Amino acid sequence: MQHYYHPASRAVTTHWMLTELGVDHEQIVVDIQSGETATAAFRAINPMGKIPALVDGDVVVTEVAAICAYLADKYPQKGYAPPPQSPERGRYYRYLFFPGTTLEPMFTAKLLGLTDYPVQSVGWGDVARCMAAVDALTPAEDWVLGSRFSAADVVFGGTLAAAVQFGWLESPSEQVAAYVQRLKNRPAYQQSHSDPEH
Ligand SMILES: N[C@@H](CCC(=O)N[C@@H](CS)C(=O)NCC(=O)O)C(=O)O
Repeated sequence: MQHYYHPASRAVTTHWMLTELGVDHEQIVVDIQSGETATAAFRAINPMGKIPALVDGDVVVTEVAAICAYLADKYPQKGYAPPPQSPERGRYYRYLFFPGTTLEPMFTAKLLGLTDYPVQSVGWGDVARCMAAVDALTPAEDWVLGSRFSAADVVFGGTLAAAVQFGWLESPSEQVAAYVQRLKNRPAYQQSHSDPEH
């Protein structure tokens, strides 16, 4: 299994997932700055020219959430995903999809200083709604599925941890700060985020 990665990128989150699972993989460092994501060879893997990308035999998976979900399902015995038919799967999907479809575009709009847009049409609504949703969705204790840590924590929590680290979330609530700290206490988080370039 090949994981296309750079320590100063979102691929740190998929590396975290691989580390949680203890999965052997080949780490292929892609230099984003020098245009390695624009080569024909890399675009054949991901036409978006983005990392992370995971190649598992004939299977190519891109997008952070998709890679984390794929890995959790590939190793069900590790317990990072609720069983496919279980009711918990609904909550699990919600946390997997929310960061990429809603939170990330909101952070981008916020960083760009965009304010003049149709809030009822754009998927992220506005900053206030997103922040209220983050506060409502962040678990007060343990993890998003209760005592079971899952890929949903890697994706949702990974986005929150990055948002706090890079100042996109200036004043996280106590609950968000405590959840991020619980994530950071995990050995796999520390191992996967230890590269000085991160
Ligand atoms: N929606 C993508 C975003 C991936 C992304 O934007 N990756 C950045 C690094 S954090 C990248 O590869 N940039 C290189 C480029 O655009 O050439 C995901 O969730 O994986």
